[in-house]
Amino acid sequence: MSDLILHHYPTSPFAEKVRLILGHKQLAWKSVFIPMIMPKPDLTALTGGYRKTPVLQIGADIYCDTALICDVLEQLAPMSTLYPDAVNGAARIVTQWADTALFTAAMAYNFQPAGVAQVFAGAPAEGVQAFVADRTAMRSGAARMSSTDAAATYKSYLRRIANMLHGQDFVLGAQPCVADFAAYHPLWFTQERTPALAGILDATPEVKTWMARMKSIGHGTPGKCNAEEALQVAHSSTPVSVQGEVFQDEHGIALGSQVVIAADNFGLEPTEGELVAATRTRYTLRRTDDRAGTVHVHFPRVGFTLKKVSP
Ligand SMILES: N[C@@H](CCC(=O)N[C@@H](CS)C(=O)NCC(=O)O)C(=O)O
Repeated sequence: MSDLILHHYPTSPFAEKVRLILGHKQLAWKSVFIPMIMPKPDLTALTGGYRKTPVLQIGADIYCDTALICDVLEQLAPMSTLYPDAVNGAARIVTQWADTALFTAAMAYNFQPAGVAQVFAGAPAEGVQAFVADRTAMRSGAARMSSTDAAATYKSYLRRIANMLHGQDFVLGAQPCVADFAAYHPLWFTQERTPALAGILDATPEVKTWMARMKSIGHGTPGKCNAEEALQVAHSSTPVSVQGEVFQDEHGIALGSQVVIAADNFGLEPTEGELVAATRTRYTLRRTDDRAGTVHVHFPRVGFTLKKVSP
């Protein structure tokens, strides 16, 4: 199998979710740092437009969104499962809540002025302005939660996580599952990136003890790689065949159609390509790029829209 290449940057919470899962599953992986804001020409050469962080590359297969990346890693390395049978549905539901509601509240809290000062300490003012403009554009005009509303919401959410940890080491049992990694990453940002604001965690000591457990999982040992090498890997690889994948048609769009796929909220940059697979849980687009060659770009169904390109 080709190397696992994670396209990410150190301060990305969603990337931290995946880095820890790679550590949990003791997988070897290669690390490519991408910019925090647009433009990201090396990344979008692979994805065709999707710009969020992180993205997983395996040869000429490009996996977007951590929900799908978790499924792919589970398939590759089923040991230390992310989805214990007894709690599979609950784990996915808690994960979806953590990646949306918890993440939104925590990041609105983290990005109040004292947090911004820590995150951007030493950065030039233009860099901060460019970041704020990029994220404002990603929200397509939607207002960010005020930091006071965010603080109240975040505190309630922390109490709920503490309640889940009552009498057990992880949120749904004795071992970490996908929900632990999802609930951890926004809190990790508070603790590690905006420590001036981390006092909010003090009211829930169970959460702090669990965070220490999660942190100790580590990231395994990432190898170095750069964007050019990653593009070369894609160019010289052939995407895994999707022949035989069961087609589930919900949209009246036939395989072979030219389509666009985009996230259904926050960061709507679309990817266009030929729909070559649409299973129960994911879409696959085939596209060709001068630098990346022919790649398959994969998206989860949940959280993404599929539309036919009008001829
Ligand atoms: N649903 C996505 C969310 C990813 C996401 O929002 N990541 C943030 C970084 S933590 C992002 O993309 N920010 C803008 C960027 O990096 O360009 C996933 O699970 O991968």
